[in-house]
This record gives sequence, C-alpha cells and structure tokens, in this order.
Amino acid sequence: MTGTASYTLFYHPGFASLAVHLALAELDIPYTLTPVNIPEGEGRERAYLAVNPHGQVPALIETVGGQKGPPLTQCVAILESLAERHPGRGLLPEDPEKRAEARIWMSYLSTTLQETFRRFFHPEDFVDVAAHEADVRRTGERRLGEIFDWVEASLKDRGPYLIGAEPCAADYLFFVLCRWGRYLSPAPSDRPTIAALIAALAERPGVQKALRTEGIV
Ligand SMILES: N[C@@H](CCC(=O)N[C@@H](CS)C(=O)NCC(=O)O)C(=O)O
Repeated sequence: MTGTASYTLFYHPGFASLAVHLALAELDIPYTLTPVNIPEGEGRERAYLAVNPHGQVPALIETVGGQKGPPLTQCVAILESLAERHPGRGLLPEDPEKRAEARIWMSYLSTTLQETFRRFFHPEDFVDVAAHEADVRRTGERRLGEIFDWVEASLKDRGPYLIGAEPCAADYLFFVLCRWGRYLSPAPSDRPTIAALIAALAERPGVQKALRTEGIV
C-alpha cells in the first residue's frame, strides 16, 4: 500500500491500549480513537469481536490511500509494527544491540509484569472457589512488588529510560504498567529510579497529549 497512513486505535482509558496511544502521539502521526467500553462488556459484542477476537484493547487498524488494513492486536505486536512502518523515529532504537534490549524489555513486561497484574485485578480468572481469590490477589501483589524491585535495581545508574537516554516503545508499555501499580503499596513510583523514568516520560508532549485525550492526567 502507498500513500499517507492513518490509524484507528480501539482503546479504553488507561488500559493496555494506552501504550499504543502513547506511541502514536509520540510519533506525531495521524490517528483517530474509537472507544470500546470494556467494563460495560462492549469488547464481547459481535462487532468488536470481529476486530479483536479476544475482545480486548488495544486493536489498531491502518488505513493507507483509503484502504483499510487488517486489525492488529497485542500491544507488543502493534508497537513492533509501528516501529517497522515508521523507521528512524525512535520507537525502537537503530542500534541492533539496543534494539534487542528494547525487545527483551517488551517481551518481559508483556509476558511477566502485565500478566501478573491479571492476578491482582482479576483473581477470579485463576480459581474456581471464590474463597481462594484473596490468596491469588495477595500472591500476585507480592510478585508485582518483586518485579518492580527487580526493575528498580536493573535501572540503577542508567536511564532515565529502560535502555538509556531516549525513550522507546518498551517505556510506553512500562509507563502504563506503572500507572496500574498505583494501587500497590509501595507503588512503583515510590522507587526513585522508576519515579525518574515516569517523570521524564510525563514531561513529553506526546505523552501529555495522550493522557489528556484519555482524560487520565
Ligand atoms: N495480551 C494483550 C492483553 C490486552 C489486555 O489485557 N487488555 C485488557 C485491558 S488492559 C482487556 O481488554 N481486557 C478485556 C477482556 O479481557 O475481556 C495485549 O498485550 O494486547
């Protein structure tokens, strides 16, 4: 496909879709937003299941020259695709070693940190007996604390971003997960190195624009 690309992002404020929204806003490319009211069950409606068969946000549709592409789903896959479609814009670093490092972060964050949050927010998905939910939530919370401690230790004397001086897609994903962590004690932002990363990202115009648009500043 040729011509200028524009994107439609299916999102719900503050949900995983925010990572893609931050990337689009930071790339400063044309996009529109389509809200999907996940808490009210809109994700399970037939129309949205045709976009994302898992009923989750994000989903992203690219339109080039008036022609719509297939829906892209899964945060990491979408971020990778955006980096591929907009090379040299910093979504993934140019340097192969740094690029690999960014991918390691994205994979770790998505499969480990993001997944562990499910135990904290949705313990009912992991047990048949309601009385066991509190246990799942508690162990999920403890594990989240360990993961954020590990990230904090890994970032010491580096940064301010995950792979150094410039932000990349992995940082956008991490930013969202830190936001989710505001319900934890300690919160991710109670750790000084992570707090510095969040503060640095929060100063960026694209990040501010996305947060303002989602009404979650
Ligand atoms: N692995 C998916 C996870 C996305 C995800 O968990 N989305 C949540 C919101 S944060 C959702 O839409 N949940 C609705 C559901 O599972 O029914 C990704 O990375 O895109």
